[in-house]
Amino acid sequence: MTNEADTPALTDGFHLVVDALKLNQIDTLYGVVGIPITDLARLAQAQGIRYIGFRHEQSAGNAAAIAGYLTQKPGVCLTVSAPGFLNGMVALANATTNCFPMILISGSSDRAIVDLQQGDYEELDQMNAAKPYAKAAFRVNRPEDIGIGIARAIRAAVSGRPGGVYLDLPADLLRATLDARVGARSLVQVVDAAPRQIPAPQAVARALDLLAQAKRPLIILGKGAAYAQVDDAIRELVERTGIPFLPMSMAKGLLDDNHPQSAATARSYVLAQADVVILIGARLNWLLGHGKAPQWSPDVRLIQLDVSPTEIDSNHAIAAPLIGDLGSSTEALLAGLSVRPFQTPADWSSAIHEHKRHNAERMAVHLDANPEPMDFYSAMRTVRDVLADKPEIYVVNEGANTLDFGRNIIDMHAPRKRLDAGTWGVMGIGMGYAIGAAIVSGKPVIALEGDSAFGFSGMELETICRYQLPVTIVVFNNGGIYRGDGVNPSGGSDVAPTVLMQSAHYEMLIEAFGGAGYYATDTQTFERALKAALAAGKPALIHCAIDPRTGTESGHLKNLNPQSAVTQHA
Ligand code: ADP
Ligand code: TZD
Ligand code: MG
Repeated sequence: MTNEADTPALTDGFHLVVDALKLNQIDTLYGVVGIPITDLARLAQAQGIRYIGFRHEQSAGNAAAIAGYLTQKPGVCLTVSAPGFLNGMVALANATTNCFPMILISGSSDRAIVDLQQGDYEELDQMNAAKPYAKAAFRVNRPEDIGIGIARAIRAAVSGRPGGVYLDLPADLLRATLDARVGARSLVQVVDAAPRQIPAPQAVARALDLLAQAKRPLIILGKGAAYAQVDDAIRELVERTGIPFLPMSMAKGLLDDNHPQSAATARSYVLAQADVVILIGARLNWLLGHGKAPQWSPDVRLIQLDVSPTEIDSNHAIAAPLIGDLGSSTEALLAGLSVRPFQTPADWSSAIHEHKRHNAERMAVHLDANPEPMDFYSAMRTVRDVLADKPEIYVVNEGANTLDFGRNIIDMHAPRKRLDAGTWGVMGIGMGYAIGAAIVSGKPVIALEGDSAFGFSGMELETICRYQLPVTIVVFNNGGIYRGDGVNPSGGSDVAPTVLMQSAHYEMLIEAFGGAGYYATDTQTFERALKAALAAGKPALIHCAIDPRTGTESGHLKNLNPQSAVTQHA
């Protein structure tokens, strides 16, 4: 007979993973269960971690990624092996591309069989498959290493430039047992996961020297600036210097879009004219024309505030790099400006003002027309007006025209409320981002979805209804990708490659799960539906019928869309 004193209490991989997550304040998992992680999800739930179950891992991963962006804590996605893992990988790669902190945890099959490629159930060398698309990828092979493995994953996700981290947990690890006391001692609580990085004084002085020479300065705010949650310091930098600013898409609302110094409605003018540009948490990638002429002045000189040293000089020479976390860098600039103040020349501000006025007048003509059926201008103007006094609402946005018009027309009034297709221009983030934002904030979300974009994650309507989330989805149905009036050039009976179903009734989909469906063909009906849906705070889908002849191919990205220059004769 043995008594309890001689038999050490046991723990196992399942328990250690849950303990390690809890020790590091990971309070939510987003996932899809199956072999070998079903019991992990069950145990996490039993131990007080919230488990949100999805219909597809890509959406679970997108929810985790946006949770990471909004909270500065890695969002954690849990998947099964091989195909579940690969479904989650799209979200992990997207998180890395967008600099969002996320951890994808996938169960994996028997290492011995996987490595000899002997054909296990869901066999895949997941860790190596993840590496090219992740900021880091780790596998834990021994239960006593779970604590350190999770600590490494958290630190890799949030320190420096945030990104997606893959953590591989083989089935054998999960079931492996360990003396509970040894297990408890092996856990690691991460201390200072994203340490501050203070910029060098010389780098600050160099930036201020360059700024002092500026006649036409401009600040560009990127989603890194929004992520950093140093809103007051950034506002002070902008307001004290009087420098006009351009928000990148997801930085809209960091300062109110109606702020007098916003140059968003004079974007082309300020980019072409600015002589000194301060980039704050924004990369000079395709979204900014790589910093090159003709969009930019060929003589422009740049100050770049970023946490990642290798971002500097990636596209355009940077005269004054300022490497540090944005809190520290902005504070350092403000301290320097107290000694050497800078004021934006008045002629530059008034020239911008003039361009803004002119552009706003031209835009008003489109916004005020009220065609039936609706076009993107009238539909988005309706959304803008309904949201004008509701700054707390999150706006998720994807599509092509639906994205471009939504971004340009809908003003944002609070930081980190606009969540969109981002650096990749990826379709499929819609429902995942909407669910993630609703879960972490408890606040209402409106998802503005092209009819094509919506299809990539539409089945998550069931998830939204199952958790009764305050999410209102608007499907802008113009009958296809970019527009709905394409014709099959062969004359055959199949529709054109860009065409989807104009006669669909997307609002009926949500009714299948008990949500509220609305159908609108004019702006008055649309406005009523939107107000009713938001007031109810329950899952709703509004089908917004848009003229299939409105919308342009590739939205605002025509220049990136190659078209055949060769005329072929049959
Ligand atoms: P946008 O698409 O809005 O222009 P990007 O995603 O291209 O923005 O750029 C974000 C930049 O912000 C990245 O280069 C990233 O390294 C940087 N960044 C992210 N978080 C921080 C932070 N806390 N401090 C400083 N830089 C940051
Ligand atoms: N697949 C993925 C994952 N991402 C993509 N960006 C695309 C395909 C290509 N694509 C775009 O770039 S926009 C878009 C696709 C398919 C959909 C545009 O149609 P929509 O929006 O109905 O969502 P509009 O309003 O009709 O332009
Ligand atoms: Mg469409």
